Amino acid sequence: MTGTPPHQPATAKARTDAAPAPGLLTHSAEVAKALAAGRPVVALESTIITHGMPFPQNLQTAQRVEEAVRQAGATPATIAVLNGRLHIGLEPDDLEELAEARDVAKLSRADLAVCLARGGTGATTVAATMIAAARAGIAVFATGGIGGVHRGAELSFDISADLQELAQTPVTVVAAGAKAILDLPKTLEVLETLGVPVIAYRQDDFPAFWSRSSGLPAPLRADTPAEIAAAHAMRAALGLPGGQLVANPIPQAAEIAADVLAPHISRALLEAEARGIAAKDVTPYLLSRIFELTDGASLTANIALVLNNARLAASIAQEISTGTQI
Ligand code: PSU
Ligand code: MN
Repeated sequence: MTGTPPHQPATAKARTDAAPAPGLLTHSAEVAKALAAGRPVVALESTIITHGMPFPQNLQTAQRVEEAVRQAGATPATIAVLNGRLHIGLEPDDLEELAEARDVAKLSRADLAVCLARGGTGATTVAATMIAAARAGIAVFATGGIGGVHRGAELSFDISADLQELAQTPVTVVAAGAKAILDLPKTLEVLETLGVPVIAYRQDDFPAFWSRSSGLPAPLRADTPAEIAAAHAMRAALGLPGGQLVANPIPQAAEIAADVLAPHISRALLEAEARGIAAKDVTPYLLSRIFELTDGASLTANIALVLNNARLAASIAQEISTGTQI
């Protein structure tokens, strides 16, 4: 893998509260230029590439998502750890290598520093991508779905570190809600407890990833990227730590009805339990089983919603970079 020399854009410090440690980050050429010029940048995670989709669709999707961000007027920064370097934006060869690699580590908040210190390689989850984005001065991040409270969490205590991260790291995350493999009412409750604004985009219901509605009302709603950008800036002005979760429903044409998915989800959950799948392996296992059980239909929908989120994130990033400061 190639590594571009460490580079700290002059504007990075002004754009975030975190003072980047010199040499910690490796920017791709296009991200370095965009940050230095104060142009809008959208962070993208890499666990969706290594653990969320099979090869080669994972690579094609990652490339299409980057292109969608560019088409929408922002610069994509796919984030990953390669040989002990925290990459903010991947060069095309590195993206390809990561997408083809097997047994890549899945890095959340707990794993990031250990992996970097050991000179390791790993893909970043929503939580770890938020940490990296904030350090790089990137305010907006697009993904598919966030981690959340798993069903049965009252016994397993399995609650994704993504939720805590949203409470403490100032990045606006655009996702299609959370998957119905999770306990969505509990996920919303925990987000409320943690003080995370959950903002549905142009509808009242909280979306459920493959379906436009979870049947649960979203706590907040926004109808324009400008409103979301203004709320992001207002949190900073108030000195509130933490980010925002923008829940952008899957496009209507790509939606899979909740009742079509429900039996597949139940089956995948039962199988995970029977096989003793636990901790970090739960989410990737469920995703790949549902992909198999739906004959790939879940993946087609997944790709459509990530592209949709990338476009909205680019618009929000543009509003944040040009918006009036509060
Ligand atoms: N949900 C999805 N697709 C994904 C993930 C979650 O619909 O790819 C990935 C994301 O990287 C997310 C992580 O941050 O799984 C959550 O894992 P865990 O539940 O182990 O925290
Ligand atoms: Mn977990």
